[in-house]
This record gives sequence, structure tokens and C-alpha cells, in this order.
Amino acid sequence: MTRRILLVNGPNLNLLGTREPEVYGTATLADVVALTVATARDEGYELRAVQSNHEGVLIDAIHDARADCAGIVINPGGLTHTSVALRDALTGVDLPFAEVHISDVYAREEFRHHSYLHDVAAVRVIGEGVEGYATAVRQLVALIP
Ligand code: CA2
Repeated sequence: MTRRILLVNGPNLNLLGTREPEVYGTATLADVVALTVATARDEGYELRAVQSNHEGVLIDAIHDARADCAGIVINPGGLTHTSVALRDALTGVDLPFAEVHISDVYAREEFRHHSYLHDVAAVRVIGEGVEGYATAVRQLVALIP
């Protein structure tokens, strides 16, 4: 199987490091990608990263992963709590995926407690800050034969 992982960051995660440091820390999206690329490389995987504020772009990237990726690490942002379409894309491509949240969504507003991915994610990492992306890569690759 291809030794490549797709990293998906959803809406507004391009704002990381610019606002709300008390919730999301001070690392930028570029820092997150660099950390995740380095972790994947340590595990023997290449990584392709996509961030978009548009649901359809994310869904297309997930579909494209079928061609050359062994798994997906995704922080869907606010789409976590709203998107059946994103869930259908992830289950449709039949690749194992890790759901990451920088903040502890269960310690925040009630509307963040529900995830449309919770029962189909192979791995969930919640509230570990941006280090959670590294944890997600390690736990995900451990599941890939
Ligand atoms: O904790 C997470 O990683 C979230 O997935 C982040 C989403 C939020 O809707 C989820 O409930 C939990 C929001 C991403 C927006 O990120 C920003 C970062 C800096 C400034 C503003 C937004």
C-alpha cells in the first residue's frame, strides 16, 4: 500500500496563530503542517496537506486520496458538527482516518460535543493542542498494515 497520508484542515484553520491563542495556541497552520510532515516522515510516510474553507474542495481532496494515500488525518473544523457530506466522503473512500481537534470540544459549547465522524473515525485525538496532529499520525499508521 502507498506510504502516504493526506492531512486535511477545514474551515478557518488558516487563522491558527492569529487569534484565540487561549483556545488554539500560538502555532500557525504552517507550523502544524511542518510538525505533521516531520512526524509522518519519522514513521516512514510522505504527507500531502490541504486546507480549505470550502466543503466541496475538502470532499474532492478526500476522494483524490483514494488514488495514492493509505490514510487521512483530518481536523474538519466547524464541519465536524454539521456535515453529513464530509462523513459520507470519508466513509466512501474507505481509508482509515484520524479525527483531530486542537481544543477540548467536550469542555466547550454543547454544539461542539457532537461529531458526525465520531463513530467512523479509526482514531480520535481531542484537546492535545497542535501536538495532537503528531499523536494522530502515530496512532493512525499503527493501524495500517
Ligand atoms: O479544536 C478544534 O480543532 C476545532 O476543530 C476547531 C474548529 C471548531 O469549530 C471545532 O469546534 C473545534 C474551529 C477552527 C477555527 O480555528 C481558528 C483558529 C484561530 C482563530 C480563529 C479560528
